[in-house]
Parts: sequence; C-alpha cells; structure tokens
Amino acid sequence: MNELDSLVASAQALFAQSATPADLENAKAQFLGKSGRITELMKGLSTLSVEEKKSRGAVINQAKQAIEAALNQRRQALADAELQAQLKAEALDVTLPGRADAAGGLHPVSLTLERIEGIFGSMGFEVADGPEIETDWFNFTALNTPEDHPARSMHDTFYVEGGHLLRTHTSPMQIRHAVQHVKRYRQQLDAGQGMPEIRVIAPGRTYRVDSDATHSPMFHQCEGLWIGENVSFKDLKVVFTDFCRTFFESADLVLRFRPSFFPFTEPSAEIDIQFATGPLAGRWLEVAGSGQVHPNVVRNMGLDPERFIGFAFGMGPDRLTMLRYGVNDLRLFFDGDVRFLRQFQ
Ligand code: 2NL
Repeated sequence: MNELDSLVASAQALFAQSATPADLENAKAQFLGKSGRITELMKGLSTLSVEEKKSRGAVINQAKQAIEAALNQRRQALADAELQAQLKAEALDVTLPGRADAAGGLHPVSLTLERIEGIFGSMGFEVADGPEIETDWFNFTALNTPEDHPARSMHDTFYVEGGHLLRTHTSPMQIRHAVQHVKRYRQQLDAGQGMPEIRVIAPGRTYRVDSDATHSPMFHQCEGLWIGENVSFKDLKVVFTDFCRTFFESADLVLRFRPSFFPFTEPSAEIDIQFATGPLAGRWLEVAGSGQVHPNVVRNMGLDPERFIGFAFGMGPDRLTMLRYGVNDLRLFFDGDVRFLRQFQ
C-alpha cells in the first residue's frame, strides 16, 4: 500500500472511531485542517517541477477526495444515529390506556336508597326529607315514647346544645310530613269530607351511641307510613311483600310477620324474609319492624284515631345493602376505601 493509500486508510479508521460530531471534526483537522497531513502534502508540491506537480497533485487530490467522502459518510452516519436515538427517546406507546377522568359513582347505600324510593314511588309513596337535628317532641314524645324509655338516655342518644338531639330514626320526618298534610286538608276534614291518604317514606341518616361490627354511630334508616280511613294490616303485608320481592329480585321470597313491641305501634311485628334460592336460602332474616300506628301517634298528627288508621314500618338500608351484595362487615360502608366502593360501579 502506498503512502497516500495508507493515509486514506488511517483517516477512514479514525473517522470510524469518532463517536461524536466533535470527535469527528477533531479527526478531520488532522487531515484536512490548516496543518493537516493533506494540507502539508499540498504545500510540499511547490518544490517540484511542473510535470511532477501535475501528476503528484492529481494523486494527492484523489486522496483528499477519498478522505472528504469518508468524512461526509461518517457525518451522515452520526447524524442518523442521533436522530434514531432521539426518536427512540421520544417514542409514544400508543397502546397505553388513555388518561380519561375517572368517573365517580354512587355509594352502595345510596344505590339502595334510590332503589327503595323507586319501588315505593311506583306504589304511590312520596319521599319525605327533614332535619337530622331534631327536637325531643318529634323524635320521642310525638311517637308515644315514655319519658323513662331507655332510648331517651344520654347512653343511647347523641344530645346537642339547646336540648336538641341527633334523630335516632326517621319517624320524626313522617310526623312532620303528616302534620303538614293534615294542616293542608284541615278545612276539608272539619267540613266532614275526607282527605287523600298519607303515603310516605322517609329515608336518611340516623344516629345512636353504638359502635361495633354490626352497629355504626351513624347509620341509615328508611321508614314508611300509610294512613287512611280504610287501611288494614293486609295492605301492609301486600305492599311490603311486593317491595321485598322487587328489591331482592326474587319472586319466590316469602315473608313472616312475628309479634313484637314498639312504643309507636300497636300491634307490632318484626318482618322476616326467607329466600328460596341462593346463598341465604332457607334462613329467616329480619329486615324490618312494623305495626299499626298507635292511636296516640295518630292523634299527634292531628287526626282522630277513631276515624283514621295506619301502618308504619322501619328498615335498615345498610343491612339491606349487606344482604343484597353479600357484604359481611357494616364498617366497610363508612371507611371510604375506594377499592371496596369501586366494586359497586
Ligand atoms: C325497626 C322498627 C319501626 C315504625 C318504625 C313508625 C313511624 C310513625 C308512626 C309509627 Cl310516624 N311507627 N315507625 C313503626 C314500627 C317499626 O321500625 O326495627 N326499624 C329498623
């Protein structure tokens, strides 16, 4: 290999070793720079004859062109590599899931309350709303609860300033609703005419001093009230049976009315249900309390108990939600763990 061929070869080798554009430009200077090897060779031509200049100059020029070609090739290769690296670094994985906003959802107990309202609504029941801080009258006295009843003790009920209390059931909303209803039809009633029946449910938060796996100091209740001149226990049975079968989507579910006691109803009954199929089949499950509204309570609504008769019931939506979805610890509803709550969306 002659001197120029080996010069070209060493330039090619040096360019190939250059890993960055800066390295490459340094390597270029060694051959094509002001005092580079090719430049020095060109300078050396000045001492030669015209003939020699021509032939020697042509050979050096060939070598120079070969070095320039190798330089440009390497420049292009480095630029391509840099572009590839950049494309790789900035690559988007279009198969990743999008960043859509997570949609919220209703709490399982809210879902149950909506279900209850829908079913009773279809049977002509209005939905009552009212205060969670109540007076002693609406929460206890109007409901025929004796002064010495244990439910009235500080041990069972949260009392707040001014003799008020956190309602222990949603019955006071029904008393308020009934009083308004009766007020509205007072003139009609006094004129010896009738009034539309009172058909109302009262869903909402209630409070008792109680806390363990099956009791929370805040829990939900939904009560129902039906007052008219010709309402019987049969009506309560039909309505409540229909409600349970629709709520649990189980047409062969059966009910049992078991004698019980509440100050606000007489007679009173616990309502148990039994599924024919499914994981709870064959077991009696208590789902509500009920009864014929006590004459004193009818009177506190502003009605004559000799003329008006009614039925009421009270149930726990938290427990109904546990039964419907198979949840075994009440506290899961109030811990606010999204892993639990997400399952109901
Ligand atoms: C239960 C018991 C019950 C009532 C609630 C009621 C309401 C009025 C008048 C008369 Cl305005 N009674 N409510 C009646 C019987 C039972 O609930 O164990 N609830 C979970």
